[in-house]
Amino acid sequence: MKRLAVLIAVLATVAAACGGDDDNSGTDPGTRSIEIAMEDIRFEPDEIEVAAGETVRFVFENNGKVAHDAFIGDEGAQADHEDEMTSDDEGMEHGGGDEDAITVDPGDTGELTYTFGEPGVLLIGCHQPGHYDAGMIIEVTVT
Ligand SMILES: [Cu+2]
Repeated sequence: MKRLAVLIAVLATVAAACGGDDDNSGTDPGTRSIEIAMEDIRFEPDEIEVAAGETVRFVFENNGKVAHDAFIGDEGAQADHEDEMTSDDEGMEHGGGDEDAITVDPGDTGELTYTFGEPGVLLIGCHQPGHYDAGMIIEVTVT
C-alpha cells in the first residue's frame, strides 16, 4: 500500500510540472525585435541602442524603389564588405552563407538576427553600389 501512495505522489508531481509548462513556451524573452524602414537611400531609424549580450531581431522593410541590403559589422568589416561588393560586377545579391547580411527587394521584408557582444559601436550598412558612401548606415551603440 505504501508503494502505491508513493507512485500516486510521483504522478501528481509530474502532472503538476507538465501543467506549468505552458507559461513560458513560445517566444524567447531575450530577443527584441526592431523594425527598420529602408528608404532610398537611407535607413529609418539610423541610430539604435542595444545592450551588450542582447540578441536583436532586425526586421527590414524596403519602402524604396531599389534593392537595399543590410550588413552588420564594425567599421573595418564594413570597409572590407564594401570592397567585396564593388570588386565584381555580378552577384550583388548576398548568398545564403553570409549570415550577417541580407538583401531586400523593393516591397519586401527581410530579417537579420544578431547577438551583440562587447560594448562599442557597430554599423549596419547598405552595400548596394554607392549607398554606403551616400550614408546609408545605421549606427548601433552597444552599451
Ligand atoms: Cu541601399
